[in-house]
Amino acid sequence: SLERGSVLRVGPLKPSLEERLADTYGAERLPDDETRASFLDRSADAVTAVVTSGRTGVDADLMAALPNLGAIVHFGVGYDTTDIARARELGIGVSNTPDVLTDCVADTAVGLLLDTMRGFSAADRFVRAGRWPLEGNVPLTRKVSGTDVGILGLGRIGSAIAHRLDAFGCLIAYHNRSPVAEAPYRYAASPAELAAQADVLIVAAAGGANTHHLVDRNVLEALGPDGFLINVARGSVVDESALVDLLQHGRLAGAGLDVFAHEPEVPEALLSMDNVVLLPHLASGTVETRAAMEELTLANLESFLRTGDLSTPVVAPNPALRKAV
Ligand code: 8YV
Repeated sequence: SLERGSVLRVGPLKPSLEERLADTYGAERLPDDETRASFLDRSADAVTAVVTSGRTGVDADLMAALPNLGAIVHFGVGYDTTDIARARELGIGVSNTPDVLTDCVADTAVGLLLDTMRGFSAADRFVRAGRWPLEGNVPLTRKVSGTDVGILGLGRIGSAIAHRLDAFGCLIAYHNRSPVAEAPYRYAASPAELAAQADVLIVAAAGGANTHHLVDRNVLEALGPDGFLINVARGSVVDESALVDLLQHGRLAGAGLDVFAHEPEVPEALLSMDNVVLLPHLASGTVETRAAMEELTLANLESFLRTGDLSTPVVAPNPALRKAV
């Protein structure tokens, strides 16, 4: 069983982070098998901090099972797998790793856009299959520079994507919960209006209940048969069945996806489409960025354990509220 003031890992993490959590804090991993209940019987009271990621998170049930939990420290910028509303009610702090991954996720969005519109991955498969000498040219593709881009979610990542595509001479518009002060781009009043005027719709909004299927069939139909969808946010933001259906019927030009509704499952129908680029949720996956995410995760944990505050909080810990529950 764990000692008082202990750190619990929930879900798989970067191996070097798991190692450091074990070495520095004696952190153990919450079992996901039938031994979980007995582990919690022994150790639940001791846990004051959890380290987790967007893959797993902490739901209301697990919060209820950990009466002394004061902070949920996320590896990753997205925290939609954790019940934030419940954490706030219970006074449990939540942190994430913003900023350090913005460049890599924005780079990936641009890479996906280039690959999807220009068909690089499909052309690479064509060369590898030995088809070039036999068939000659691949079909013509679509020009990226100067294209009309709609960005859904002009936060840190959406703004970094806009900045990059501005340098491509793209005309940029965006939709956001509310207009962003001083953003030099046209504001569209709704996702459908944004999609209707864009050649490419790039999804960079946070996941969670507020944005579930924000890109629905109606938005995808507004994007139209010459329109491309790029998603580097969360699969939940897009109605994936509608996306597959429209792609199958030629009612969208193509899609570049780093995220899916039920990762690591990818809809079977997409696997055979050459106008679709499929990535395994790799946007932040560089040596540099993952190392920076690891450091920021540990900085949040260390700060909480030493001072009771998180360094990059989404929800600030509220010990008074915690005691009252
Ligand atoms: C991570 C991500 O791969 O930061 C996020 O929200 O989706 C990615 O950077 C993931 O969170 C790690 O599990």
